[in-house]
Amino acid sequence: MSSPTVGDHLVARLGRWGARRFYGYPGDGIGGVISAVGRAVEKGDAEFVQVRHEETAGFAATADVKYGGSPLGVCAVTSGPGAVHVLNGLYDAKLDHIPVVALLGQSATSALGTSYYQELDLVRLFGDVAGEFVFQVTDPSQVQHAVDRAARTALERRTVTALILPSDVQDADAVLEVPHAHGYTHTSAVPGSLPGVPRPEALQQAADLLNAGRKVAILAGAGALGATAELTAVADALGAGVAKALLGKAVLDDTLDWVTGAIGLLGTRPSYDLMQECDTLLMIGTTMPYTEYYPEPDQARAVQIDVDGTRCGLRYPTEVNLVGDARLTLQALLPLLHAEPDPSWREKIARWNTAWRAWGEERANAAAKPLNPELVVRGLSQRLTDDAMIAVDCGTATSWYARDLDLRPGMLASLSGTLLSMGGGMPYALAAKHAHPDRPVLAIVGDGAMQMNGINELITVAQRWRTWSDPRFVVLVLNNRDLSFVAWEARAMQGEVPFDAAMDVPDLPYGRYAELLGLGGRRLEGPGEVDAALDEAFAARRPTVVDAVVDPAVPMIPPHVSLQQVLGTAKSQLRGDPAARDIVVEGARETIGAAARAVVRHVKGD
Ligand SMILES: Cc1ncc(C[n+]2csc(CCOP(=O)(O)OP(=O)(O)O)c2C)c(N)n1
Ligand SMILES: [Mg+2]
Repeated sequence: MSSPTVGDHLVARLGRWGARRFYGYPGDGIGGVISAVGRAVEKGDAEFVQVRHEETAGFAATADVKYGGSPLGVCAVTSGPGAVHVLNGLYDAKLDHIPVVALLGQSATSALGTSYYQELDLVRLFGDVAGEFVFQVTDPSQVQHAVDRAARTALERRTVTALILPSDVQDADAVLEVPHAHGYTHTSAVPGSLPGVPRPEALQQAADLLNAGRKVAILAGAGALGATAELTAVADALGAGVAKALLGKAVLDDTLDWVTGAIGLLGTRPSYDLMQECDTLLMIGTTMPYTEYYPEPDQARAVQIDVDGTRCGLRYPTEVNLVGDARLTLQALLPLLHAEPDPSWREKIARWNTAWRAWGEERANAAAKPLNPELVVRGLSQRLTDDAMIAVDCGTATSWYARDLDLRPGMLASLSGTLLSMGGGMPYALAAKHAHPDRPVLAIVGDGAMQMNGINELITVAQRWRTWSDPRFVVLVLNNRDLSFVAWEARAMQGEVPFDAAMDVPDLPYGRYAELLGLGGRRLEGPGEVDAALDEAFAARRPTVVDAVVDPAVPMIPPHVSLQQVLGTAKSQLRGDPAARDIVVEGARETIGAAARAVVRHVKGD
């Protein structure tokens, strides 16, 4: 057998860190690594997932970790254009604090510095996204310490690191053992110990503060995932209500009467009220950015739990910061909690939830042309099994997901949470399926995002689904022929009439496109068809695209409607925005549309 190359060494060493699934796309700049991955695949030591675009490789490497597949995401792409393409997916990892190592091809060392084809200054280009560690390997003896440092830094700092690999170096003979001599470093592929618990004094201080609260609110984010039991116990001990940041939505059952669901611009009214009325705030694993949805700065005394101390006190002035693992910290906190909660606080929260749920039903059942998207998304809740995985794109889908979809612990759900990039939905669903081929996945994707990259990644689904033990892969396309999310932003925030040439999305028969690929497909055009279409999609023995023709005029309403936003919508109505005139309000009391119409009537003197 020929001696191992640098590429083989790199792949084997990454395997020591648990990174065995490579999402990528070949090119001569990364050829030596791709060939090495191929040899590892043959031996059963690695898996290669070829996607349709390098951006997908970045998103999928990120999502694989988020769905609990790999401990460390890896993507491998070629020099120049491949490296540029992958950037967006890597920024998704960086902003959501997910460990990913990017393997980037580069021109051969002999050509470097000559403005060679596909030669970009990758050290500089990746200096931001992989700022914690970006390194160009120029000698085989560097491989071991370069991989170990890239992996360790990505894991410990929960971020992106990058290895730049000139093509000739990838094929050079590996140096598996470096001499014990000056200038050489021996490193380990052993991860650090996991984060622990804060000091006892800090825990006591936090407990004293929380015990003194009368109306305790908890805000749980991605860091709380995996701590369902501990979070429930602490919330019960404090008689607290819990709101969830988008990335933490799966931590608690949305139907519990002390859980107010999502928070923020896309969140629920009860979450807004919870924050408005609380006197004490416990934040767990979150830096939810919509600061106007937190309590007033001097309203609540606050404690924050986070694995990263630099994120404590970032959004709200805290009195005690507990730096540690959320689950262990909550466990340690529990015996110190001796509050005697006033039941009236949770009773009030339950009343808010009841009213919100009733309004949700009204909104979803309001007439629409031809179909109300909230009705379709609400129809999903009862069909999702406890092992379901959900991937959501950026658009109105995010809003309906946040408000209308009931999740339960055990389900896995994620999205591009901080970068909020369009085009995350399909790559996330693909990664979820590679992480857990035995579980069903649902992707909720707008038509704009579907045309951005989703229909291309359907080809990847068609290529790979037969290898999955559970073939269910349901793609719900919210086909509103519009970039509706930004159209609503333009109406509500700027008072602008959306500019058709910028906002219109060409109509496309997504179901028929799926059928062309050998997948299931179905167009859904009226409320009477929702149940049958969803039942069919979840029962199908192959991936299925449900092309839901939904109304772009169903408004996305912030949980509290500010006068400025109402006036904005009113202004766009007065300027003759046909979609705004069509806003669906039947039965809904508190929509932007309804409020805006009232303002319009007032302004017109009707
Ligand atoms: C890569 C990227 N480009 C642009 C945006 C801005 N943006 C956010 S939502 C949205 C509209 C999404 O349209 P679509 O996928 O059709 O979903 P809809 O809102 O219509 O349901 C746009 C353009 C973004 N978040 N990401
Ligand atoms: Mg759309």
